Amino acid sequence: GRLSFDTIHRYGTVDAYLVDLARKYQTVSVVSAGKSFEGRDIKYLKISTTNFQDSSKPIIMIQSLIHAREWITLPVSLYAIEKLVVDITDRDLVDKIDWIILPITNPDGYEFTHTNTRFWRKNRSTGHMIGNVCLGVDLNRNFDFIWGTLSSNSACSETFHGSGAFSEPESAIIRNIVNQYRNRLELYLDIHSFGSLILYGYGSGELPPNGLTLNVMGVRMAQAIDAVKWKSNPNYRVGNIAMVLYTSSGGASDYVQAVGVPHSFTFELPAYRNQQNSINGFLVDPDFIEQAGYETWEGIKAGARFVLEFSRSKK
Ligand code: 0X9
Ligand code: CA
Ligand code: ZN
Repeated sequence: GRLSFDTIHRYGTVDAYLVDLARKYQTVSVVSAGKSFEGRDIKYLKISTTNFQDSSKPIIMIQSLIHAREWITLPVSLYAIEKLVVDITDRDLVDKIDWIILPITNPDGYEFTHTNTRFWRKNRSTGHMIGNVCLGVDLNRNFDFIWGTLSSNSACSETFHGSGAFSEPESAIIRNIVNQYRNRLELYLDIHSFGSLILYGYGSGELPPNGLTLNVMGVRMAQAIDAVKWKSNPNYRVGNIAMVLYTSSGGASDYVQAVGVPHSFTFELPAYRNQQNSINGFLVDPDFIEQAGYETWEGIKAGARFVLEFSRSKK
């Protein structure tokens, strides 16, 4: 039940690993949430000492690889799994929280980055093509949060929003998971790269009512990462999506915040140095894979501790 942190593993390897962990560990189960456009299973792990039966426990959900080329986000999820299942250092976080971890949100796009086009971002849906060109939807513009207003209507665009909110199976699957657990979901983290940012809603620039709390929580996570970060990387910046980055609609973390999950963030991991010695933050130097997992886990733990302090669920 271990995956190395010296390479970025393919879909099939990760899939087999999730199944194997669920078989070996009583605290782990694997769920097939549905199929991608090309028919790959989208699987998530449930990690719980009480089989998700204790409704007083908060749930934390972590997802990665909604954008296919953002490879470094995958080992960040796998590292969290490792620390929650195989090599447990923070027992209370395992006992008091139920975890949902979805490592490969966009499996078709992800496999395409290995077999064909390294910098592919979108899914591989052929349902909205113009003539016979331009396929794929930016899944992070396809959620039902002011859908279609601050995103591209062109199938050729890297930020094409699809034909309607949840036109894509991959985003509909995330919606279904979130809605199934939303009464207990306290923290949702959508892991992207790159930019060293911790972002909260909304992509329109409007702030959720608890915007100040989100800022405090974001700063705590950022400080926890900065304390152990790779030294030549910048500190994390924390803020509203539209103010720190740019405006957008249809974002996953915005949708999750809007349906009532109190703490929803988009992480942009750092651009670690890469072997090409270029500034292309999507390329991954194997030397930094474990570091990315390790330092981001510090941020996740800080978020989890914040949840335990301020959670809606009362013990
Ligand atoms: O543009 C995006 O989708 C994300 N940045 S990335 O460079 N990884 O593509 C940021 C999205 C944050 N926006 C919302 N969640 N609305
Ligand atoms: Ca099991
Ligand atoms: Zn992204």
